[in-house]
Amino acid sequence: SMRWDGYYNLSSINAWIDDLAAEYPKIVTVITGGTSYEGRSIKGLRISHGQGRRVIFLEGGIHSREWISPATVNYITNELLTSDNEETKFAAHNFDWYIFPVTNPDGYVWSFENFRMWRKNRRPVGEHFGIDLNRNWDNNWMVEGASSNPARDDYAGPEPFSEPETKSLSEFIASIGDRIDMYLSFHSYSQMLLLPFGNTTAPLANYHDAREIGMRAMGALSVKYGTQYRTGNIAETIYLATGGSVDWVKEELKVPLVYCYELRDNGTYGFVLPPAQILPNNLEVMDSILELIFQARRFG
Ligand code: 0X9
Ligand code: ZN
Repeated sequence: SMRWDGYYNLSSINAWIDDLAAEYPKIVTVITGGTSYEGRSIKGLRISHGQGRRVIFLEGGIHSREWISPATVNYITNELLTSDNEETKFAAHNFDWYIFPVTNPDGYVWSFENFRMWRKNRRPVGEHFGIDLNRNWDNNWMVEGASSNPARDDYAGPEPFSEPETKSLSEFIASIGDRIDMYLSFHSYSQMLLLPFGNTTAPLANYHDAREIGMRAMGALSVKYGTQYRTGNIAETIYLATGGSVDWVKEELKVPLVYCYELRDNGTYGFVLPPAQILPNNLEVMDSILELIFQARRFG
């Protein structure tokens, strides 16, 4: 089992996923979102207590230096399988959960083994390395807040879905797209809950409900430690940026509720969040997830 006082490397996370499938063979299925440029599996798991349930999708680690993202996703996974809390059990039993803690495995390994601040994947482009996998999705690709320069950290790639990671993961998501009720993408840092879209401050169709649900969830998040998150659309809350996963999921798959978490902190430690903050972060985010589900049911 996992502890929450340190960050886990890719092979530990993948071994843990296999352990869960062995421990809960009727409930947990190992799934793959494809294969990375360097040949690693984009490994995930499905938690399902029966047929015909709507889906909640968790996407972690698309930016490899944001280590708190996989740590959060792993914690949620563990809670869904082991918690005695009634709301958590409700969430586990009444949805099919599709969970990918590390959607950029090559970058994650590079961040652990070579360069802590690595963000992109590791595909070579000329003399440079890496495409920003959160600029490579096929929705308003290269329109705002993305670079055509492969030297840059926000390099969008030569064309939409040019990368094996985004191409195969998007195909996987699309294959279950009409079953997804809620899609959550986990990043760090800056303590925000972001709604699509990244190209415009114009609100999406259900913006007011989605924002209200999100704000109530961030209220729940603040209860344990007073941690404050801002809620709003990407373009007005963080910056203009297109080609991200959540815009594609919202626009192309019409998923009702789509959010991007920017987890702790506000810049004191930034991407290098101290291990002592993993558990408090995980606890408060878990509270917000349960509130998202509760509020989503109220708003229908
Ligand atoms: O720039 C990003 O990709 C995200 N911020 S981060 O510091 N984690 O890199 C913001 C993503 C907002 N989402 C979209 N633009 N779709
Ligand atoms: Zn990020």
